[in-house]
Amino acid sequence: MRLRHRLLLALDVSNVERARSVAQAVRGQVDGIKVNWPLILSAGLGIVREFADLGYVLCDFKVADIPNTNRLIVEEAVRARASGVICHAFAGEDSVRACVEAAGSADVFVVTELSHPGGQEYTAKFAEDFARLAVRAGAAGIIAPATRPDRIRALRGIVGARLILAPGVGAQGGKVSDAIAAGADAVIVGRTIYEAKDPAAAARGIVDELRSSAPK
Ligand code: O7M
Repeated sequence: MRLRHRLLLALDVSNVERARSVAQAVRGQVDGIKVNWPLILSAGLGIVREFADLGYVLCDFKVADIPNTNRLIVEEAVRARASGVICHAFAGEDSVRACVEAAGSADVFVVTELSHPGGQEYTAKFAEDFARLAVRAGAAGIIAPATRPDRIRALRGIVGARLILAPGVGAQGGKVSDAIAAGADAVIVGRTIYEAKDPAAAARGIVDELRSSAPK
């Protein structure tokens, strides 16, 4: 993944036309588009193929099954020209390894601690283990919460040079500058961009904030 702006768009828009229009509007401001179930379930996997023409598409399928099923899911994502796939770690190391193997040259990112309050109930307790597992399994990086920069800092100590992508800024209350100062390589932003009247201007604002944020 090439991070020029350090911003990924979380395109959680179910309306396909709206999704296309937001994607086109922000394409010069983001390093990639993360697609999740709301869009895939309404538009189909073909939308991944379509957005792949615009650049990096990260399939946020939060894959969390037995190794064979994980492999089949990731193979479909890669066949649709995804550049990256997100999986959960709680299914175990063999399941994550199956994702990494099936991804081939595509990236796999592993969720550690979820950014919402409920993320502290269970995922936080295992976040360090999940990060270590991600490294051992050969993942490209991890997902860590911008809502808790101290946790990004702790997880950076485990993953070394692997990428940390941080969702949770804006609508969830996290700050871009805090996430970057704590060691995130990039932020993942959804509602602040796609719910804005002018998504391109909103994305530009975040890119400006990223430029003035201290790198790790
Ligand atoms: O900026 P938002 O809050 O509208 O969107 C954030 C996106 O990041 C949304 O697509 C979530 O599914 C995703 N996300 C989190 O918000 N928190 C997490 O802990 C993890 C993710 C994520 O991307 O996981 C891969």
